[in-house]
Amino acid sequence: MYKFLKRKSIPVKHCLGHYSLIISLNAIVVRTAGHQFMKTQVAIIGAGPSGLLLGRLLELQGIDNIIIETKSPDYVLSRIRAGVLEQGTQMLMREAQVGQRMDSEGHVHEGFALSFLGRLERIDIKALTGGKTVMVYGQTEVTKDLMDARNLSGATSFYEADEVTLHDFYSDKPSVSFLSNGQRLTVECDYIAGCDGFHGVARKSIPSEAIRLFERVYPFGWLGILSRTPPVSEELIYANHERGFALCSMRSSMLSRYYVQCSLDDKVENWSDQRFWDELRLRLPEAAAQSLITGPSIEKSIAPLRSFVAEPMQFGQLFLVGDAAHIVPPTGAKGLNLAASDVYTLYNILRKRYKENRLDLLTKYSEICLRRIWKAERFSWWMTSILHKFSDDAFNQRIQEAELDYYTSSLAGQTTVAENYVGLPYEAVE
Ligand code: RFL
Ligand code: PHB
Repeated sequence: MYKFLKRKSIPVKHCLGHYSLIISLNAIVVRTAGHQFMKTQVAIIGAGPSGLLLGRLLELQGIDNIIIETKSPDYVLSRIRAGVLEQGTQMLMREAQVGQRMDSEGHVHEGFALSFLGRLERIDIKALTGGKTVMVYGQTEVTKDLMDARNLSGATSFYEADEVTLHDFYSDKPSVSFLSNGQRLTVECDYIAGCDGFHGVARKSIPSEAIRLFERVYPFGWLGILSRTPPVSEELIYANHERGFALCSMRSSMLSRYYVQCSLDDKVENWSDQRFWDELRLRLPEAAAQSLITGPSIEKSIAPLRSFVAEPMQFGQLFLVGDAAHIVPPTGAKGLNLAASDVYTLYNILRKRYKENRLDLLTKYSEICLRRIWKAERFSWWMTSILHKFSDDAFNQRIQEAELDYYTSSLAGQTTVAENYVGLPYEAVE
């Protein structure tokens, strides 16, 4: 699958699916008996939304970077995940010059609904936040737009890399080594961005005494399906019900995404489409249940729910970004958006480091990111705790209903929900 360009001995990986990999001419390759060394400014581990967005923004500033990813592009694109983009995430997509499809095909949402006790209460996020909205545009599409742009620009990426290993990130000569199609490669760099998700190698490479982990694992999961059916409602519905949580979301006017809370040991095989639709209907208010249009699922998966934060997020020349550093339960729609705000911070720090020689900003990364992360962790934990069934305890159910009643009937309550949902402001890097 790899071929070598005669010119400058630059390796070029040809077409992976419809994604070809072209090497940027800034990357210098030195070959010594079966081992190749390349140089770049920023080595990015992981081609999820964090890695691709960071790579793209840096590339537009002329900051050379190489992305190293363990999976294939098609595999990365097959993961169905987030659907709701905050305004900050949209702004970054536009800054990365990949916002055109999002702006034409994404759907602006001015509100969403909370349902409980058979009631449906709208949170008018636009009116409550002075005009802010969110965009429904799938993570798959975000990733595809970023991959396409990178592919066109000729920036370097290695997919299906094995044995990705970080070296010497506490020194000023960090590097990342990996096997690419059987060939050993080492990328020497100034900085490493660990954008490799919760299960990645970057966080695991940090000595345990240098990192503190905070975690809460929830005693349930989300069973999600995607179906080519019109969404039950124009806006998202988050439902609290005695039988458990349900969420009605969408990707477009003919593509729906629904979730129901399930037990942690549940299996997708236990859930026929019919069982899923029946359970979803039971958890929705009457009018929504009656107008629900069902159809065959085209994807069905179970995701566990977790809150997790690693502190700090910088270790010498290594920066953790996105899910590599923190996880939120999806109830607040914050995971991808938090990844984007980390990218914003790191991108601006690196831009000022290279363009203005602002070395002092590098050590500010963790503190700037963590202030926003903990607030999003709090909101996601809170949304999870008021909407899910934690036990058969009827007292707990009544407290949740009272809390939902209070928050949806008080203007102050609605405002706090709305301003967290649209996304708290980004902190300036200066
Ligand atoms: P990702 O997307 O996990 O990407 C990490 C990439 O790193 C690769 N990798 C490695 N590469 C090299 N070497 C290694 N050793 C590696 N190990 C792993 C992986 O293959 C992968 O390609 O992390 P990133 O980029 O930080 O992005 C984070 C988001 O994906 C995540 O936070 C969101 O999907 C969370 N999330 C949601 N976020 C939102 O903002 N709004 C939502 O509406 C929303 N809904 C959701 C969600 C997550 C869900 N699941 C499945 C957990 C709904 C669900 C159901
Ligand atoms: C989704 O559409 O997948 C989605 C939307 C909102 C959430 C979580 C997931 O809070």
